[in-house]
Order: sequence, then C-alpha cells, then structure tokens
Amino acid sequence: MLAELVGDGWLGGRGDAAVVRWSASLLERWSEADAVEVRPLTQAFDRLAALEVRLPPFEIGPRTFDFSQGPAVMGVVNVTPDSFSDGGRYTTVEAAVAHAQLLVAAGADLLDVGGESTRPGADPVETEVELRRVVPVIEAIAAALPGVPLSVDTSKPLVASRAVAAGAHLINDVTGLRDQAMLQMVVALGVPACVMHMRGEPRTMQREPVYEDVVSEVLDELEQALMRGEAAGLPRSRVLVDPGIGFGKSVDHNLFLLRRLADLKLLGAPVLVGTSRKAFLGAVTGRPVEARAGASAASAAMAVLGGASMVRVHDVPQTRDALAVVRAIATAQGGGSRFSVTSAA
Ligand code: HH2
Repeated sequence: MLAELVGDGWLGGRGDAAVVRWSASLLERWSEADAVEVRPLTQAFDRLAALEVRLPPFEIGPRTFDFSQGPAVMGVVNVTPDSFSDGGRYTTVEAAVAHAQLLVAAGADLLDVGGESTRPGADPVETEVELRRVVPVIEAIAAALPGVPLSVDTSKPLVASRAVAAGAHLINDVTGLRDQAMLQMVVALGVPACVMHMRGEPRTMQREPVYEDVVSEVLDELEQALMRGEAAGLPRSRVLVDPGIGFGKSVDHNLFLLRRLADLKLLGAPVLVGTSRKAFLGAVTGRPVEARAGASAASAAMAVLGGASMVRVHDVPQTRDALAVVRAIATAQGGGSRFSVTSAA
C-alpha cells in the first residue's frame, strides 16, 4: 500500500534521505473517515517520523554542533524598545553585553541578536534604525564572548551583511528568505541560515489565520523555501528550519504543530523551535508574559522530544533544567538487573 502511494509521488528521494511531502496529520484525518484502510499507514508514518534522522554536523561560526548528541539552546538578546516580552530592557550596548554574558553563563550555546520586533501587530523598522541597534551590540558581544556563535534576527539583506561583518555567524530570517535579495545575500555571505515559516507579515499575520491542514502546509511551504534556497546556491546542509510558532497561527495551530513536530524532521534539516513566552502559552496557562518561564520550559522540552535540534529561549536556566530532565528520563537505564546492559558489579 505504501508502495502505491510512493508511486503517486508521496515520497521523493533526495540523496539517501527520503522526504515525505505529505504529513502524517493529513493521513490521520483521512484515517478518521476511512479507519480500517489508512490506520496502518499512519502508524508507518509515525514510525518513520520517530526514526533517528542522523543529521550531519552543523557549523555555526566557531562551533560545530552535533545535534545527535543533544539539542542546542539559543539565547535571545533583543535590542528593541518594543519586543513583546523584554522590549526596552537591553537597549544600551553595555546592558546587551551583560545580558549575553548571563545567558551564556546559564548554558546558552549560541545567541540570537534582534533589532526589530516581529510580535503580532509590530510595524517594520527602517534599515538605518535596525543597523544602529544591532551592529554595535554584535561587535561588542563578539569581542566579549569570542567562542560563542552569534545569530542575527533580521529579514533585511543590508543588516545581514553588516551584522556578519561585525561578527555574526548565522542569519535568522523570520520571513523564510522569501525576499530574493536576502536569499542572494545569504548565499554571498556563505553563512548558514534559519528559514522560518510565516504566513503574511507581522502587522497582519494574526488576523484569523486559516489552514486546511497546518502541518502539511507548513511542511510544504518550508520545503519550497528549501528548494528555492538550493536553486540559489544555499545547500540544505546549511539551513535550519523553523515552523514559526506564533507567526500567522492560532493557539490551536501552534499546539498541533508542536504535537506533530516530528513530521518536520522529514525535511532533512535540523529543526529550530521558538515557543518562549509566546501568547499561546498564556492562553493555555492564563499567565502574563513575565510569568511564562515554566510553560516555556515545558514547551521546549516537548519540542525536543518531538525532534527539535535547537530551541530559541529567553529563560535559559529553566530551559537547561527541563532539557536535562528530559534527557535523564529518555536515556534512563536503571530498570533493574533484567535491563542492565552490562552485568552489575
Ligand atoms: N520568534 C521571535 C523572533 N524571532 N526566530 C525564529 N527562528 N523562531 C521564532 O520562533 C522567533 C524568531 C519572536 O520572539 P521575540 O524575539 O522574543 O519577540 P519580538 O519579535 O517581539 O522581538
């Protein structure tokens, strides 16, 4: 049965990695209508998604990440007056560097510096303003923390290029490199990129987002972005993909995407997830933005269990604890002598 569907182009080979272009959630929906026929296939897809996709080492500036050894934590340094959770707190170079040092001391593996808020309803920022905010901060953090990879959160080619000249190693573009000039700039800079999924633009993206099948559509749109990148000279091996939690998605869309996050592994690129302090966590817990660290850590843990290779967070110590517990449980060996790999001493 799987072979028949493969014949219809459901699976496409790329090198030795098979890419499923239709997600398990679509099949799950069909299986409700046609339970007997499709159920075994959804289980097959679940098993496929649960497979350890062995990703090659991923280089970001001074560090090479082996995500098979565990996820990386990206700490957020927002140098904006209006970010939704920390706007206005780190707007001087000194405050931003001090915050960066705290995040790294707490266990951040890399830092993401942003000079434009992308919260729902945010207005775009002029290039000059964004440059003034991020360039001196990246320069100062690069000098203070030379071994720490730096990402710049921008969708503007000029900001990307000046940020890389100032010491950034990764371009994090929440618009998914949809601007051809940005894509060409990333290729010319020769740095890796994060391609995030977003419907529309921040000012309007939360006005009743509609999907027929959020997982399939996000998967498909990310695959298209990856193919556009490959055609322009940006290999998939240099890209992180991100479902864009909160970007043109309802609370239910976000929760369902996280539930089925494993489907994204089928894109053949490491998955980055940013849930930190976002509104959907407030909807679930009833907590205001400043009291969402616990909810954020739980969602980061779920994302990692779903196969995320990197989580983008504000609350690094809480996230580190959550990930340490996930790891300890997931690798627990102490089930008694029957379970011991080596005989007890
Ligand atoms: N979320 C935000 C910003 N950048 N980048 C990626 N790759 N993934 C995300 O989920 C993501 C992101 C929004 O969070 P924050 O930076 O805290 O807020 P603001 O956009 O208001 O500055």
